[in-house]
Amino acid sequence: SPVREQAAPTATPALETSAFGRDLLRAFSVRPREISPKYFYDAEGSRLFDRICDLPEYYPTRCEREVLGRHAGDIAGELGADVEIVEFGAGSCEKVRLLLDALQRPRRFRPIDISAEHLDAAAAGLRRDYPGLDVQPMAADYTRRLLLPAPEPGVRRVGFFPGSTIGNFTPREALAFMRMAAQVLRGGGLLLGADLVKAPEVLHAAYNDSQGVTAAFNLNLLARANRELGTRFDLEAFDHAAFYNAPLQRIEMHLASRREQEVTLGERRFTLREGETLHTENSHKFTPERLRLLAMRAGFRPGPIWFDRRRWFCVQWMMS
Ligand code: AVJ
Repeated sequence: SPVREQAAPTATPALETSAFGRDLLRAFSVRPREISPKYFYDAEGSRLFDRICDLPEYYPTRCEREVLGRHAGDIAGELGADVEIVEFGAGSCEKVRLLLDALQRPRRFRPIDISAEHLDAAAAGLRRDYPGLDVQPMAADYTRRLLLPAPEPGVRRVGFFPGSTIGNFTPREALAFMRMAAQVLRGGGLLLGADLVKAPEVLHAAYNDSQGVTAAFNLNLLARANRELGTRFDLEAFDHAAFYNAPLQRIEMHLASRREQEVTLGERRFTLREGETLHTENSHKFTPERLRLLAMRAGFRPGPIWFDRRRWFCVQWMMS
């Protein structure tokens, strides 16, 4: 009735004006219900992700550190001197330090991240610790087109995409991203970190930690919507669900409705049955062969690949 329409405080303009709001509305309107994991990373989500990296079950960060540490000399040799590093999804900018410490005369660092608050604090820390380095942070969504000023003559541009963030993309999105990167990095190359296919129990534990940090990270998507978009998700009404999808070689994370419920987003209402899910993330696992193929299809010339002792993670160098 008109009376009810007037009384209902449903004005949540952020739902229609922000990318997050629009994508959330879209996520609930389609089947299967899914949303991009990039929306995990507000300040709180970035903080929770940093905690995930310290969890005993979450091996990728430690394995990648091992790779970068063990092979620092070889890696620096491939990248060469006088480089500008562009990091996609830099977060707290901790990993690049391993690279910076190994490189000869790194000239500039361009960390790109979707979470601006996180980025500025991290950039300040780097400027303090690397006085000769020109640090130029950029708050941007690197899944869209990137425009960067050309580096000065004698400086090569090298991309750094660690952490297996490439695994968040679908195979076709990964190819599109890599093609874009090959253009942006022409004349240089890309250093890509990727998590490898391994025993499902190891994978399962990494996304179902005993302290519930990954669950909090997943649920933060709804908490963030409540903070930014004025939605009223009941966080108690959703479960964290993460499992290995073996045929598709990926971990899937979902938020599963614990009971039948109605979700109101602005003027729209959606019914969730018990057990129905919102698919929040894919984390693809790779084989070295698939990585090489992806590199070549995107127009890179694949170079050496380095591993940790257990061969759980790899870092691949490719030239563009
Ligand atoms: C940052 C995308 C690499 O997929 O392992 C960690 C994010 N999600 N725990 C990953 C994540 C759940 C992470 N990446």
